Amino acid sequence: MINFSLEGKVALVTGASYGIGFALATAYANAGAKVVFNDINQELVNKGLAAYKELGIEAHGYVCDVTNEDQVNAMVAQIEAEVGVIDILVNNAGIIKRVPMHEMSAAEFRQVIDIDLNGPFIVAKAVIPAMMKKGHGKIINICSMMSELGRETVSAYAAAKGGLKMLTRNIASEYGEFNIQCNGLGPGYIATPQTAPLRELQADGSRHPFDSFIIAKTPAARWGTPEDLAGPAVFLASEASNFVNGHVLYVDGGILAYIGKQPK
Ligand code: NAP
Ligand code: GCO
Repeated sequence: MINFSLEGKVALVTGASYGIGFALATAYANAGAKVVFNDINQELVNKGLAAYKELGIEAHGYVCDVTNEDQVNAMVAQIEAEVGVIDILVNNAGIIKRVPMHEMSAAEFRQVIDIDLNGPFIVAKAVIPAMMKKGHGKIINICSMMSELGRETVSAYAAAKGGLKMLTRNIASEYGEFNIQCNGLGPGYIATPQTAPLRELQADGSRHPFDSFIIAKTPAARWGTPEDLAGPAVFLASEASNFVNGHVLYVDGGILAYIGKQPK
């Protein structure tokens, strides 16, 4: 019997008050997991707790900046004491800055790398020892089309997400012998607050040029929704994927396979 259940597992999803993280945590709860999440401030955590409660999910929320190692270590210790040892980690928290590289400050570049790459390292490092002791663990890093492709204005984000793909492969390599699987989940273009600027209607009511571009680049001819990621995320968190390790599962509607629709 293939086991997709997450019954009795403790799942930590970072940055999961809303957006993709919220959808993944909700799917994990529906698969039987105890859901734990963090966000950058109490207001967001409270917003998330209320949203989970509305869905009948008793989530556990913590204020924690994933770039702050002391905060992360304290949060993991608190989770272990209050909920249980973390079985599943999803490194979801992330930001993007869309600035032409020659206009981007080093501080802006560093901030994106810090949250999108250093953060996943810090949180994974904090949960791996207990996973080693327990004899199993799942780490899922939220990668991106920009783990494979570049585009104008997202140099820091592409560097971070490219690095996150290789961090994923390295964790898989270093901890596979402890029955810890580390894989990436690579969303395509998903309709969340992070991509809202790329979908804003123009003054004349027409679609944003980037919106039309993505529709043409996606065989599914639509933006993804956070819910499109739920099934693949449950698969990667479940025992059904115990021999999948170091893989990035792209959930992109076919973008990476497609040259793009020819202009009429
Ligand atoms: P989002 O709507 O911007 O949500 C990101 C979440 O992470 C927010 O709750 C954010 O809190 C939190 N966060 C930011 N910095 C943090 C920090 N230092 N510590 C803790 N939490 C922090 O983004 P999303 O679209 O759901 O994306 C989630 C993940 O998927 C990101 O890693 C993103 O790069 C990736 N992704 C997104 C897409 C897409 O098309 N949307 C596609 C591929 C990959 P604040 O509200 O305070 O910022
Ligand atoms: C952008 C978008 C993308 C998506 C996602 C694609 O500006 O190109 O924000 O980076 O967020 O990462 O997979």
